[in-house]
Amino acid sequence: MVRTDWTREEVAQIYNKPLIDLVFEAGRIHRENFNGNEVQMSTLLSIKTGGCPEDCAYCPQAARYNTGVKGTPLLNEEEILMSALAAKANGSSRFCMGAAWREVKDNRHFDQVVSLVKTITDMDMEVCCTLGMLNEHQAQRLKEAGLYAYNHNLDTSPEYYEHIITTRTYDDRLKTLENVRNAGISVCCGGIVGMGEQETDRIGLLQTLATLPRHPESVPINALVSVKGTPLGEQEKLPFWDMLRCIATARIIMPRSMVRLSAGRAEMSLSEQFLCFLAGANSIFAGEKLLTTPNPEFNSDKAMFELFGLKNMPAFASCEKEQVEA
Ligand code: SAM
Ligand code: DTB
Ligand code: SF4
Repeated sequence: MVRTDWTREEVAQIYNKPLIDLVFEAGRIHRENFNGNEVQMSTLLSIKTGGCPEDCAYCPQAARYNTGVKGTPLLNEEEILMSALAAKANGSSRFCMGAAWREVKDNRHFDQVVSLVKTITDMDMEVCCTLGMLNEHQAQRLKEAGLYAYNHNLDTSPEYYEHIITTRTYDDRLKTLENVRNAGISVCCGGIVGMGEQETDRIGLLQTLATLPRHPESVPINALVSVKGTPLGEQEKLPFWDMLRCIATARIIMPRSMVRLSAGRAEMSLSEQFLCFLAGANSIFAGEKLLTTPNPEFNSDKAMFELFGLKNMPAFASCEKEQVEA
């Protein structure tokens, strides 16, 4: 059963179960709802890098920190299409375009993104964008162009949020999510762990996600990639076991959502990733770069899939589609 009325106490109880029971339970629920052998490969492309006016403490693309990230203007159409073609050829069924924008503006850059969404959707891929805040009208334009999903993260618990970002509020984020939802676009929304938050904040984030009016169809769980020059540049790494608890808890409380093992994989061993898949993670980002930071090489992920007996999930195969349309 899919519930949207989880209390913090209930989520805490799940999160704090003996780890072996937690992972087993998550794996069971995962297999009741998904093919346990299938993992989706998605490709990310930063179509506009760096120079962002926001102050997200984790982000190498914020203009105010000195992180060595080389800013680019919006990539041209051909570069983006080549990258989408290559992603498809390498087995990705989802292509996500990210821009270091605070919000979408109604200008020619947005027109270009809308036109790309159309072209890449026609290539039979799930197209996702993450462009910052969106208003209702912009969400509708993206929907009309065929956009399948929009990524906009809550990042952390409502209480910890102000320690991480001050240039926009939690409510701003919820409003964008509502605009995306109302336009009939699949919602991709998760957060980051390992930013110095308490366990109660990780529980708070998961509970907030699971009590949105409808669960996000896709829930990326990112482990902070600590980047020198950002306020979190010296942040100590969160023990893997806490990341695993987050993935397993997400799987249990949002049983029909895709749980994405997102940033932080480059610092995980194969055995750690194996545990994440057992605990219900069923998607990864493929390709040697996320937006600006390293990700495992394509060939090593291919070898990992073979070793674990995993298959690529084809496009539009998850229960995501039926959820959006329900
Ligand atoms: N600018 C847009 C926005 O903030 O919505 C879209 C791109 S932004 C880079 C997308 C997401 O990437 C952020 O919400 C955050 O959750 C994640 N992210 C950014 N930097 C990260 C880092 N160093 N480690 C882990 N996740 C990160
Ligand atoms: C998400 O939750 N994780 C991805 C995607 N959404 C856009 C981004 C991770 C970015 C990690 C830092 C970087 O590479 O710049
Ligand atoms: Fe800008 Fe997005 Fe990075 Fe925040 S996370 S600084 S909004 S690119």
